[in-house]
Amino acid sequence: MSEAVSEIGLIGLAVMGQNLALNIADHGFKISVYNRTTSKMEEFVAANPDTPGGLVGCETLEGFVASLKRPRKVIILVQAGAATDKVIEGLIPLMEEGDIIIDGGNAKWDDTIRREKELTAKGLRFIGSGVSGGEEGARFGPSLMPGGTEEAWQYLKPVWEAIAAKVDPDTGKPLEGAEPGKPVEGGFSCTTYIGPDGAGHYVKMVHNGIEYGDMQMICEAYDLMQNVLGLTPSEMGDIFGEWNKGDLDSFLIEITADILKQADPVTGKPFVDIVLDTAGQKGTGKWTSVNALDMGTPAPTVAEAVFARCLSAVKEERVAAETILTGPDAPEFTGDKTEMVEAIRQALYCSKICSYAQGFQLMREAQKEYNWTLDFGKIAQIFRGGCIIRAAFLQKITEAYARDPELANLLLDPYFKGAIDACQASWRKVVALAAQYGVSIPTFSSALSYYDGYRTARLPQNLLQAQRDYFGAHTYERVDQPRGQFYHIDWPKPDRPQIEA
Ligand code: 2AM
Repeated sequence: MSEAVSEIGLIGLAVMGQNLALNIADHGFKISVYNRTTSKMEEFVAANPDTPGGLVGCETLEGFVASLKRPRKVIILVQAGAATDKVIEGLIPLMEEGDIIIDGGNAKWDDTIRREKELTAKGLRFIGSGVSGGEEGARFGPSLMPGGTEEAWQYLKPVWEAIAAKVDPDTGKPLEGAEPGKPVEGGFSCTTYIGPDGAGHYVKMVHNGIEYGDMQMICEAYDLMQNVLGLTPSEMGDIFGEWNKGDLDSFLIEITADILKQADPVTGKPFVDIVLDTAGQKGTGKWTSVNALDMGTPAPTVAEAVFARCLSAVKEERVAAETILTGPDAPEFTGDKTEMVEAIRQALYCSKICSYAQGFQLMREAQKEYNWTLDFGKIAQIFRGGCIIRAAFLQKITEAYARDPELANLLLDPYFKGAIDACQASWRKVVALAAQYGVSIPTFSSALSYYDGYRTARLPQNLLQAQRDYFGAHTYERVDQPRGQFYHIDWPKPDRPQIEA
């Protein structure tokens, strides 16, 4: 194959690669595909002979590159890290100035910054694009977060806009296909140029961190309803189904309702009851939390969601500890269960607002750190369709940034302030109830502490700074002097001034 026939090419035919390639071909783009293991490519091409655009199977990397129209656009969907570098290394000698490499994997944003720099120096153009939505999203409409060389975006844009999830431009509601599996046309496409070098992969990482928070919050609501109120999975399935009709309308609430209604195919018992309580993770939540620590930006709710998975993983220790460590003697719940369910819903909503406030703060800080100019309203909008955190709520974030693009924190927006004003009494009641009953609610309670800390003009860190000055001469600023002037007391002297009793 030496004739340049394809609009675009894709390397890496694992599940995500196959689905994305079919989505691209469905939209009329001829796409060349290559996989390290040739048999996988052959099976894939043979299984999909009639796509509108057409698949061009390539056995060699040379043939693959030669089959692409210029400037060549090559999407890489292999494992993040060393495999991605290896594939790029193989491509470099085969590509020409101006050609474009697009990494659609879950790359760490600083790897994307490095790769963009290296490829730019070689005359190639690089885009690191977040792809969210799992298999289903990749196949029928993901949320796409491209960052990198801006002029390269113009070449990728027609393809990315065609294949991304579509939402109603006014309401932000996801548009469903006329027929299942048929591409959706029209509407706002859930992709936008995010910013230079690693900006796209950074935003994808924060998306995943927020996803960790959302999932853990839902689990805490489930835990309270199960272990304090004594509700059954099926009853909770109905409740989540109801919640999905209101402020919490989202993909994750919807699938939770489905899961809680699901029977185990083997035993017929509620499916959730037979699933072992140990969660895995691939690292993007951890990256988000580590980055928050590195930048000194509070994102405690995301971090708690990561730690909750870590705690879940030490199953054997927890099983042993349950026989040794005691909790409160919680009485049977005798209050109004319907009222408490509503309080839990409100606590979940408030916690979610705080978690998103933290995620958007993180992006705000990162844009200073990395010299990006991020459009937070647009980012919330492209999360509306295709991705795992898609939710009606994101429209409120878009609206908040439309009201004030410089908004310091989502909590300060009138809509979110109003929501928390209306719901915080319930939120506090739920957090107190969990403490009384000994139910672990790391995200609900950390979000509340974040909220209370953020709205407190004078925190107790006056005492902390005094401690630092005492043992380490770290100095302190004074309330009665301008900021930026530092003082120190010569502490250890026995005759230091004492407060009169
Ligand atoms: P494979 O089918 O030959 O294993 C996800 O693992 C995808 O990344 C697969 O398509 C896999 O190809 C590909 N992949 C993993 N490591 C690779 C490498 N070093 N070079 C090329 N492709 C690789």
